[in-house]
Amino acid sequence: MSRLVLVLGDQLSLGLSALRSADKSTDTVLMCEVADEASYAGHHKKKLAFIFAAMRAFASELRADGWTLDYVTLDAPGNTGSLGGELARAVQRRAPRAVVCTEAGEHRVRAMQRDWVETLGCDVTVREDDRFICSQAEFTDWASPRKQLRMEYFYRDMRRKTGLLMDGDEPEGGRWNFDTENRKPAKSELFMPTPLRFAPSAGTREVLDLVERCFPDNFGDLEPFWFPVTRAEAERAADHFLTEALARFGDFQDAMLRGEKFLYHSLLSPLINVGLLDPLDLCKRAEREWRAGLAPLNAVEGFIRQIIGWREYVRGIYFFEGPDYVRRNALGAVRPLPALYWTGETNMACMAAAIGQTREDAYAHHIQRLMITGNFALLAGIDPHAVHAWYLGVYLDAFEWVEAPNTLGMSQFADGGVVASKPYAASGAYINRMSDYCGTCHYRVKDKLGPRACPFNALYWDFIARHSDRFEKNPRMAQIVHSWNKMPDDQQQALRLQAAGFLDSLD
Ligand code: FAD
Ligand code: DLZ
Ligand code: SF4
Repeated sequence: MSRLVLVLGDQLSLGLSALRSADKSTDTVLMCEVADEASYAGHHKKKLAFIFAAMRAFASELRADGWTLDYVTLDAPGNTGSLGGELARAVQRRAPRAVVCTEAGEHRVRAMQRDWVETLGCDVTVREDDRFICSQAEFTDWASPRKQLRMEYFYRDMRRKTGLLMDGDEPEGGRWNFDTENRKPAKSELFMPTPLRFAPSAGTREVLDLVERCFPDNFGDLEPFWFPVTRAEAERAADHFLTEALARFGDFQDAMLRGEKFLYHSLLSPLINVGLLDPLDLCKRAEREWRAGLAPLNAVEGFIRQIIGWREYVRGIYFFEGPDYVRRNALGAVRPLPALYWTGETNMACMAAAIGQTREDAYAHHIQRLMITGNFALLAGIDPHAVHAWYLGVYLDAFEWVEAPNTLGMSQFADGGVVASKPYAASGAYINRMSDYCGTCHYRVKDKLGPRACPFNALYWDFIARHSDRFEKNPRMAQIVHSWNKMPDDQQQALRLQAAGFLDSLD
């Protein structure tokens, strides 16, 4: 009797631990498109299409490699709509001697996997997901004795572990981090690389029809759909980034420009997160560009840090902090998510740009997520769970293990400072420095009061005032609280009234 190997929609890696432990001459791979996974978050239409198209392409890749596939499409007759239901049906269909799977990337699905071990009625093995550089056990060893879990120190350990950008025991260039060189605002006359666009295959077209038929009311534009969905396409997208954009990735990493959705960013996160690209391999390729003199150290170090530093670190935090992490709300924020997050209809040019491109392409780069939509939600006191649900749905790359620590931790400070040593809160001046949005905005970025004053200004001070007790104890925030406390009463009152008036106008 053969085994059944369950592969989930973000486990599209040929070297997946479950596949490694199986035998393609006897075992069957089960993949299933199910309504539950398509609806646990309000997924963007492009995200649904990307996952299903990539799953189908991976199934074809496995078939070509000699595997037997049992692939259940979303509209297959009898589809129960759940992973557990489909697994149970497949067990009935095939009567395997055992089921093997790789642990899921989310607490919710891991709980299901534990349940299958107890209830499925045949032997179930759940293998570790070893597609990461740092295992959970290793992260726990790193985190347990520490009072503060700062990414920078974790990152140095990952550099030592991988040997990336190392010269013996020392970091190449004499420094671990070149971020001080990576804060340049961009100008629109710069030459911008454009991401590779892939015409949908006949298989992807079928998926697009399916998504339009089954999820007509989901957020986001389905067409044009241009993302890579096969491994070969993902590799071409990676090569394109490494040769065309990496060299300037560092310089303009934090910049934002009207009409330039992608700047020098890689757009590789969805491909890495579903398993089409290997993160370590990508970093080694980036390092080779530097060693060959084709990209500067600040760019390559910055890129590698995002992957072996931030990406590994947030995964470590997600599992180390446990399932209750997503329920935290350290700042007690309760305001509902305003409709503008879905419609993009607002006079704030920066918010309209970030939300507009999110609707079009299920993409916004890190600084837009952190310092525009995230910053606004933080300052406005929006319920972090609503913010979390929004980010989990609207981005092509969103999976809870990576989205939640970024949203609840880094962006909303809802974890009380586990991820960030201070909240990422900023007034309009920061946005004006890093972008060209303000020049065309209805609001005036330099004004703090009055009907045309940039909303970020009064909201910023209102946020500081609301949380002054907490933040005056934070060494990185004490100075700003001090500035607030020194402000004359009438000025404080005017700013708070201005903020309240604006917040009242949100629906
Ligand atoms: P690039 O700028 O080209 O960066 C290169 C790679 O580094 C990315 O592809 C990604 O794999 C990795 N990376 C960069 N920053 C981070 C980070 N902070 N955490 C983890 N990996 C990182 N990233 C996701 O993959 N999924 C999410 O759901 C997600 N949600 C986010 C929510 C918020 C509120 C914020 C502030 C950030 C979020 N990020 C998320 C991190 C980051 O914004 C995206 O990884 C990045 O914008 C993806 O675009 P890119 O591939 O062009 O990245
Ligand atoms: C995100 C997603 C979606 C939309 N659909 C499916 C699906 O139909 N079948 C499947 O196996 N996986 C899907 N996924 C990915 C899972 O949600 C993901 O594996 C879990 O969230 C764990 O990270
Ligand atoms: Fe955004 Fe304020 Fe600038 Fe308008 S003026 S784009 S609201 S920061």
